[in-house]
Amino acid sequence: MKYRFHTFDYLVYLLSYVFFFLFVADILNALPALSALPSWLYLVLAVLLNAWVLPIPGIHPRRLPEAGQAPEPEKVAAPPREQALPEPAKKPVPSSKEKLEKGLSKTHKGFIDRISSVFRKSNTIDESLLTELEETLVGSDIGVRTAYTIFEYVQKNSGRITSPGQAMDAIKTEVDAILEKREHPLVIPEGVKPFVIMVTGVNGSGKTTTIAKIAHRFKSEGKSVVIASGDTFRAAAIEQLEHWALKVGADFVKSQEGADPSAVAFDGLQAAISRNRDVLIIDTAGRLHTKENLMEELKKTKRVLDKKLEGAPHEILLVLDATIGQNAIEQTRQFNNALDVTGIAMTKLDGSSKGGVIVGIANEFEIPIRYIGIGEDMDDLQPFVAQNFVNALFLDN
Ligand SMILES: Nc1nc2c(ncn2[C@@H]2O[C@H](COP(=O)(O)OP(=O)(O)O)[C@@H](O)[C@H]2O)c(=O)[nH]1
Ligand SMILES: [Mg+2]
Repeated sequence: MKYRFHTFDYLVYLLSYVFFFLFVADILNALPALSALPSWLYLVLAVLLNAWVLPIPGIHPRRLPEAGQAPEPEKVAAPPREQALPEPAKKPVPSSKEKLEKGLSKTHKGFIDRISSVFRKSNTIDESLLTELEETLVGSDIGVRTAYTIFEYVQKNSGRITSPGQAMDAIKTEVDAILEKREHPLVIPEGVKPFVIMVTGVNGSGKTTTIAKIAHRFKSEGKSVVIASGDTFRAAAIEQLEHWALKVGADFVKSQEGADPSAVAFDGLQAAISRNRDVLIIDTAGRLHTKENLMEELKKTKRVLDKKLEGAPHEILLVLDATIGQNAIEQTRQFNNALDVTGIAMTKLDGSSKGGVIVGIANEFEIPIRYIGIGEDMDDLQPFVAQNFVNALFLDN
């Protein structure tokens, strides 16, 4: 409880200093009239009066507020709970399953809904329905080869299919079988340090953002990360990467615009080795003056890394933009021919209805799908888990 001073207390306080003044004056013999009393008496009076008003815990308050007096502000009773202002509702954090379902909702509409609408037209699986299914699959984003892989599976089993639900289940089973084969999460093997990841892909596919997201994942697992800016084609690309490196707490090996990308990769590897870091992630350009030029540059970077550290790069991650649909199949072919890609990250699934292309890529290439990007936030990169992906894609089917 706080003690409230009254005018009286201030007078006492003032008086204490008057006595102190008298004490000093007596010592100095400035006022001869005071010498009748011993000087220590003035000091004692000064101290006692001063102590009266000092709000020393346990001593003050000597005088509690009288009954009826306005209560101290902190004594005001807290309003009943129901009257208290409601706390701002915390936004529930969506689970990774919810994020995946939301992220794949456009592809669900663009791929799955189109197929299921074929089956909704008729309850019997006859020739004309199969023809329509064939056309729909070929017209989807999965590529002709994969369209026939799925179609033939349905055709083969059509004798046992008696309802649209069963037909969709058959397609789901086949899509799942295709994707399961490519589920190999990126795991850093024991004793490989630094683990070197070279990230490739065309301009705008999401390389830089994906590098930041992967670095963020590794950092949250307690690993140390170096990022090297091998996209020396544009100064803005270097700055963008530096910004992300800083944000996720990774070391950054910077380059100048126009610098030799393989030299930057080399510097990055040197830094990762000398600083004893766990992971090195190298960004690369997605565009050079010609495509041949780009592929040659990437091959050179790969060679330089291997020369410095045998086996490096341990991962050549191809970043593919889901919004380009079937073009991603051709991109995979080109990058894979030049570099022997060891993993794929498919980005922007959240912004695309053409994400079905991932099924085509999984069917045509024996390349593990490592990650999927379903948004622009740091947490919007998920390791690829076929079962989860298929369940989200076929939601309600
Ligand atoms: N919606 C969405 N946008 C993404 C995703 N991944 C990347 N992007 C965006 O795609 C754009 C290009 O990405 P960037 O990393 O600069 O591509 P880069 O040229 O290959 O390095 C940026 O605006 C990113 O925010 C994703 O998974 N979802
Ligand atoms: Mg970039």
